Amino acid sequence: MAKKTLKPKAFFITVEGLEGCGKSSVFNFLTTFLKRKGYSVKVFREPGSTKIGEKIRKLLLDKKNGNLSLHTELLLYLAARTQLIEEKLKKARSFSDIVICDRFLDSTLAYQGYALGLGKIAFDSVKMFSLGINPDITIFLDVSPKVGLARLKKKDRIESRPITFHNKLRRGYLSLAKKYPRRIKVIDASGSLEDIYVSVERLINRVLPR
Ligand code: Z5A
Repeated sequence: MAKKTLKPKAFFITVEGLEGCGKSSVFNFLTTFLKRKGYSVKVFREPGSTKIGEKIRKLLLDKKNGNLSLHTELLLYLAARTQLIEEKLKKARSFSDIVICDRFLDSTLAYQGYALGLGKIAFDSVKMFSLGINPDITIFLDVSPKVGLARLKKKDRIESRPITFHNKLRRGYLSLAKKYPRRIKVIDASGSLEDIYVSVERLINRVLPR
């Protein structure tokens, strides 16, 4: 297939969702789908994708770190993000057609802002430390916590939180989708992965700039 191009600045897609929503599978599907269409695609995940970010990720997900304070947790996610933006993401936006990130700023708004109750502090700091980088499109894979958590085989520090946390998280994401309807697209993730792929493919074909 002929090489397509969206340059000079890569189209920036983020994928978000609750635990067990199928995010990792959708992310891989999306990457392959876009490459097959002929785009150059750069992929990242949050927290992580840099040496420093991966170290921060280990700290954040380690079950032994149960006493991590809420503000420390927020600052660690922001630290991993600024490292990614400054070290890799800005560059990737200049050299690729499409950049995809597995979680980005909406995770901080939903997890730290809504579900963990940091509210305005999370919103203000996310704005400040996204360094002017905003996704063009965010795919929110929506599934009820009951269905999502039942799909998991083992749980990390965050996934082990009580169901009330996961319910707040979902409400948080849905509020964000209501607030930013042009950017955040909600996809029903309660069905089979094949059904979710079809919805994602349709959405991407609709929103990609021509
Ligand atoms: N976090 C935060 O709090 N604040 C922030 O600012 C940021 C992140 C950036 C990152 O950990 C954690 O950090 C994350 C949010 C928080 N919370 N947790 N936990 P992570 O990267 O390890 O976790 P994750 O982002 O949730 O992704 P994951 O664990 O890699 O996978 P997943 O995307 O949740 O998994 P999944 O694809 O949904 O699949 C889970 C299982 O379910 C798997 O066996 C699948 O085959 C199965 N599955 C999924 N969908 C289906 C369907 N539709 N049918 C049947 N089976 C399915």
